[in-house]
Amino acid sequence: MKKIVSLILVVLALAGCSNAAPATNTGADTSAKKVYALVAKDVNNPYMQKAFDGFSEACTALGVEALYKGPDQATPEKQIEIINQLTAQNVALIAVAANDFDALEPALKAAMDKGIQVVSLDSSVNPNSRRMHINQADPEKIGRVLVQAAYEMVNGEGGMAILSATAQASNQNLWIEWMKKEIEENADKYAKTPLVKVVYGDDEPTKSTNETQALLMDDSIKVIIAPTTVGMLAAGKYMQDTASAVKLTGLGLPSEMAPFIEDGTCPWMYLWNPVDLGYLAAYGGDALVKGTVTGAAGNTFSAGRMGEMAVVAAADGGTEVMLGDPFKFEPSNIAEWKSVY
Ligand code: RAM
Repeated sequence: MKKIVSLILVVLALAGCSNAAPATNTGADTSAKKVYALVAKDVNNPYMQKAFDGFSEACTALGVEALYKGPDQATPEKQIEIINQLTAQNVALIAVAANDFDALEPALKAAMDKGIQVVSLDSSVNPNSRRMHINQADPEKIGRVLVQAAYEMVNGEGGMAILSATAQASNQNLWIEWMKKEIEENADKYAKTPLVKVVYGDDEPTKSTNETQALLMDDSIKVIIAPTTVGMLAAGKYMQDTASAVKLTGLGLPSEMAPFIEDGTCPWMYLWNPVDLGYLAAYGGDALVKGTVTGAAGNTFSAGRMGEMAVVAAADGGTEVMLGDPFKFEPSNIAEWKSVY
């Protein structure tokens, strides 16, 4: 017994004398790093990959490990499985671009009960399922500006159609609601540009192409609004290949859409910086993990190169952090942006 006690004392004394950094400060020890996970709508979606680029950049700056997860089709079922796995793995943060507003609630609540922080980004989950949402831009502005653009492109005459992502996507559905409101509230203006059809390409290139083809068979449709980067690219390609006279606008990645803006298939379109969106989600999530914010309106946190950001009340009763305004891409600036994102 005496021997053991003295051995312990020697070990303690040695540890006390050592100049080694405390365990929490060993930057080289990756096993001790916290894990922040981004769950994409669909891992193959280039927009989601760009969001992860920003998320990962922020995680490196924050000294945590970034994990990219998601289904290979934009469905909520697979996202639930992934969230359950991440919860079992005890990650510190789950940031999710949701394929359904409500369906992830039990899985995300279980994660939060375990002390895991949860934010949604891009496509929100309901307020019970998150601490806060990281929103790309005001949904009202997005919805209204797209319909106004379509109206201008057909000089106020010709049917409009919407090629959306999945039917359950909360972001697209909210934008479509605002598109419809813009038309309803300005019935006289839009009298000759009715919304003829809303179709869903499910953010799959093939389905989006087929839906575009079907829309173009309806002669009353003169402009397609695609509020999805995947839908826009598919529509742009199909419309270019068939030399369609129908116009295209929506939310597209400049890197993908440059050829269609340059040749006039898409006179102009909008988006925000998806890299910054992912970056902001990591910093917002990190502020929750560190306890500098709780996700309540009025909280502020420092978001690295983006500066000070504020948590505000969201229209759905929860809270959110807003990235900024949608940006217009057109022939005069597309060359400058196509190499950026
Ligand atoms: C697609 C996705 C995403 C949306 C963008 C504009 O990549 O549906 O959720 O925000 O388009």
